[in-house]
Amino acid sequence: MKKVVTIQDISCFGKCSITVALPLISAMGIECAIIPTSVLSTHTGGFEGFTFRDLSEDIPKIKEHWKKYALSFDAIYTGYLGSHSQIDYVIDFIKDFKKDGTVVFVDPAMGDKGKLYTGFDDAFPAHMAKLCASADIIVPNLTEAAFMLGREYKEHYDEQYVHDTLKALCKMGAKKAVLTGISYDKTTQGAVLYNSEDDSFYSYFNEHIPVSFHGTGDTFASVFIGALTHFGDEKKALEMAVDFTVECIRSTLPEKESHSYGTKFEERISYLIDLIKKYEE
Ligand code: PXL
Repeated sequence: MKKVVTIQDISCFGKCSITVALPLISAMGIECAIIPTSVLSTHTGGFEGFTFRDLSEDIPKIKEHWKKYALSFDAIYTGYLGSHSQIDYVIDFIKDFKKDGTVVFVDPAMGDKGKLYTGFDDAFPAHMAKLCASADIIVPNLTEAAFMLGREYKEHYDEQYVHDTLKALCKMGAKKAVLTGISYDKTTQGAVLYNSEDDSFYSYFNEHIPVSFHGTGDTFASVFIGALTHFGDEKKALEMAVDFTVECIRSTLPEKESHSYGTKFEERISYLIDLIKKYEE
């Protein structure tokens, strides 16, 4: 059985990070180990007064324990990291656990719509960029890309801008980069992949539903790494991640007011399994 380890927080209520990654990656038939980096009562978007327990110091201890058992993973998937020291511990974890064939997949989850999430300082994006430099694949949105590159966030852009941004991201060190939440017109939304190894682009779009729900970036990232681990094909992974994320948004739309904290992805897990079967044929 293929194995992924995901390193990110547990938000006890709100459906993001580990509470999205674990069910989705498991549903895709892949074993999912976790390293929880912090425990929050809720995620930081739209909730006031959330609690935050920092588990940074557990990361090196978990790593040392796992080394005794020679555990190995097909992919290391990192998401939201709640402090500078967590980034350093994760870089250290990758040094010890990246073997031949291990895919290092980094979602630099730290902002959206031109702003950093609550709690991050101005130096955080440059530090996250260091982690991205050690990755095989990174999956920022346009906000995270702009912050890491030290460029202005653009709400309106064209394909040239997206391609330039992807190339600039890979110049920082990652082999491949995917920009999520890309929309060149009002009716479609999707993601664009750049492979710096053969200088190629691949785009995939689905319907653009103009509503935003929390945690869709985590849904995209979890399905992408699950599909990539399963099929070893980035294009299939991109298509599945876009299609599943849109399907979750579509399902949640009737309750967009009461459910903005996260999508009702649970209702679409059967669709995710169907997608895997379809791509297996
Ligand atoms: O969805 C990304 C995410 C993950 N974890 C926490 C968050 C966020 C986004 O706000 O606050 C704690």
